[in-house]
Amino acid sequence: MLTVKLIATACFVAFLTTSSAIHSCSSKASYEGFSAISVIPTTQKHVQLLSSFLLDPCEAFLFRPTEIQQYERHIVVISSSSLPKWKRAFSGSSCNVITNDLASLLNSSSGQKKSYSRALSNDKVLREKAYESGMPARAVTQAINSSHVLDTQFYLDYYSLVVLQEKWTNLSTQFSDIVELKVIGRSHQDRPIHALFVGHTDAENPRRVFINSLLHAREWVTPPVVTYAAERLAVEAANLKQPYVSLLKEVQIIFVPVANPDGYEITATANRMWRKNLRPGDSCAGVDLNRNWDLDFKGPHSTSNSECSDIYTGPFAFSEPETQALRDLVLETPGIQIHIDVHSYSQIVIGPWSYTDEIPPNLDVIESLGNGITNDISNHNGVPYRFSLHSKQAYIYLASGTMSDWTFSKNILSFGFELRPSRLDADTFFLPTKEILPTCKEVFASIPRILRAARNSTFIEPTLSSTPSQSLASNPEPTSEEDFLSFLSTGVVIIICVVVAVVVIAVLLCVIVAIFKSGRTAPTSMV
Ligand code: 0X9
Ligand code: ZN
Repeated sequence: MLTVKLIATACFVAFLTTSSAIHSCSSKASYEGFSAISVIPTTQKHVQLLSSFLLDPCEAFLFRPTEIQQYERHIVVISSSSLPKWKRAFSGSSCNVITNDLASLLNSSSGQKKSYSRALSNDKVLREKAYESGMPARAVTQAINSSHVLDTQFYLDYYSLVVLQEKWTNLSTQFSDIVELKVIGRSHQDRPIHALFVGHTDAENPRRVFINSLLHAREWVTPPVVTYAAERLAVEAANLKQPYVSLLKEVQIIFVPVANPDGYEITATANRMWRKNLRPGDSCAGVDLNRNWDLDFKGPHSTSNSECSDIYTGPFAFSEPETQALRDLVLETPGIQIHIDVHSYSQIVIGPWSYTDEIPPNLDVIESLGNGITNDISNHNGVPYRFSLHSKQAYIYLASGTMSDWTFSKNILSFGFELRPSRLDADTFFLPTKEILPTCKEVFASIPRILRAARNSTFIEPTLSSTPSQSLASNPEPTSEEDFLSFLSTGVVIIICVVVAVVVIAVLLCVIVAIFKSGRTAPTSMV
């Protein structure tokens, strides 16, 4: 009986491996003939089956885990023809079909409009709203002249990169005294990476907050959330609303809403599930921009050396123009106190570290701000978020070479946000457009606290509590000046050792020859 079971398991493993081969990265681009299911492995056999599926270097999981844990839900992309087999294999445990026509689901929820020009100016929106509320025409005109209105309509849909860029440009012209738009770098395919600087910092000792999103191309809700925060701050300040006016006099906030512009374009045109950038590769394109940072680069957690993997680290730390642009912005901008890297999904706020469960320096500061932010977001709409700390209570896997760990190691208090939906909402494959605006608003609820924390920050000079595993261990090439120097000094030590060894051997040989000679001459002379 046991043998039969073993054979059955082996057959199914073989079947899964074959069906995963069907998932060649290119054939998945359209997802024609694919289904998405959500499964919970309740037995060791389930764990084994899913683990074998993990061997596929192309993404077969919506969230690619480092290992399969029993009772943890996974969303798996499978070929539709294998659906009955999956259902049989997981019968009796939780196996929900999210869709058996993934291609149509992706098309219908793509939502990106190729060209979108704002039909309504802010003034028109205000006018319409005011008329709707029964305000007399003169009062409406007066209101238009004296107040700025947030363009909430913009946050009811997902847009292409050009439309987002048009939005950022409009913000910088409409609120030119408080918003500045800059290009901080360019992607592999030469697309600009934009940053919006909101607020002033004439101070000698400037205080800044840095918020970026879309390191991962498919996390579509994040650019609107970050753009909304920039627009809302500009509008509140222009309307002379407190506490924004005072806070933005003391703290500047820098937003990079689309850190991975090439990847974003691909999700709109070819593969909605694309995660990485578009670095050209030998077998597959793309580097995971949240694995390319040099703290614990190529470390053991949720990373891969395979070009085709969705968690490919890249050849060396900061190999990508996108991570270089963000790194240089951080290094060249004084006074950044807080950094937030915005992702989706899971409804969690994540504190440092990402690569280890060791206690981070300044744990009390991290906990009090992290819990405060989490409560602000959760209380706004009653949609619960959780605060995740690997050293205490973690709600996500460990990850090496991440952006937020790198900024934390640069004395910046850093958090990762994973926005809606919750990871337990297996049937919510993509966030519906009607949830964009509520998500923008709930995240914005934490902004005043973040600005205050940056203004009052005493979070300086954290000392690393542990040494991350070194990238040289898995990459023999020197990857930075420091690595090169250590490489050089190792070489010098080896040369010295070789020279010493040669000298010692030569001396020994001389001694042996001398003994040998004297041994031969002595008897002769004695004779
Ligand atoms: O894997 C990632 O890069 C992030 N999750 S996502 O689903 N958006 O891809 C989380 C990375 C950082 N978080 C920690 N592990 N602490
Ligand atoms: Zn992400």
